[in-house]
Amino acid sequence: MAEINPNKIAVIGAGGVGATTAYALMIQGIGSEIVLIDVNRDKAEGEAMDLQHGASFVHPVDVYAGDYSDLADAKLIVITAGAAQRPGETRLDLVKKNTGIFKNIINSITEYNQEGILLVVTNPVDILTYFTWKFSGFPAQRVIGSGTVLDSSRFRTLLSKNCQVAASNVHGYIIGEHGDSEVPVWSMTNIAGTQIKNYCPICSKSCREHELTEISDDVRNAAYEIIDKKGATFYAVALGVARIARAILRDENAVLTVSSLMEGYYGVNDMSLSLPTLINSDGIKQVLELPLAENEEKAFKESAAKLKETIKNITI
Ligand code: 6V0
Repeated sequence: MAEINPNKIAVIGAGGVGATTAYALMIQGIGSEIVLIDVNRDKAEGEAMDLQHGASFVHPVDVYAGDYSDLADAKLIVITAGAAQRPGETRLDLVKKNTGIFKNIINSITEYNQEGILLVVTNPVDILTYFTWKFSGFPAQRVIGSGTVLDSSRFRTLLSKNCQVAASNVHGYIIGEHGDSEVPVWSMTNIAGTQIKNYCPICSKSCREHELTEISDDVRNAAYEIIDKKGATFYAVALGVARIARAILRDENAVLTVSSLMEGYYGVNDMSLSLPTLINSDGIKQVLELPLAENEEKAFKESAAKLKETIKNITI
């Protein structure tokens, strides 16, 4: 096996999410070598050429199309390959199609690379993260799903707009499934270190009674709405993936709501879900089992039970 290059990122799947992820990495100076791999080689080559032609405007970076042997020394392998949601389709509808595709992809990865970190983005991301862990035989620490990183960003962004406070000063997490059963953790949501329910009386804006609850509903439904309007979502998720990549390549110990193997957190085992998690160059440093409100813990367990049911019905 080749020695790992700590600045090399492979992106498998050069579609909307994969190509935009490469672009987000490139313009933020994350990684100095980015290889794109796709069953459609022309697509990977076209995207790589288009990206590489902007190299004079950003930090030095080599972007190229390759095949699986090119990921032998990759520190991070981002998987965005597979079928995407069609209008009206849930993420779980994708499960059968994409589990089959993943079995082949993970076999091809492990043939060349056993030491890198796998970052799953393809939906349904929690289920595919779990199967990636199973198929790869990698330690759970090095198998990560983008999980609810995107949802947590949507949550902070909508709260930011509503409360008229910069998104970077609004803190909040969406946990559980990246999907319909996701859970907003209102009890930990805060602005300037002040729990949201205590911030509201300080704020000059008088919200309608249900305005905040509507925000978490809008977060849950955001992907459906965007897919109805433009057929896919890729910008925000690509920025989320770049954020996770930065935490890994720069050894940040950042807290991000990625999906990873549940090992007894809130009593949940043997599946992948999102919780606030410390991420560094080893991958997952620690999943944070923070004190949740009773209703939030209950909703998290229900989210887990729903996914467990789906996993049970998958035959590989
Ligand atoms: P897309 O634009 O159809 O791109 C998918 C790409 O995968 C295409 O270029 C295919 O050729 C390629 N592909 C298919 N099979 C293989 C294979 N076996 N090996 C290599 N490449 C292959 O889809 P898009 O990029 O929009 O979406 C990709 C995935 O990301 C979908 O499953 C989405 O549902 C998922 N998303 C996940 C999000 C998240 O937050 N986790 C957010 C948005 C989309």
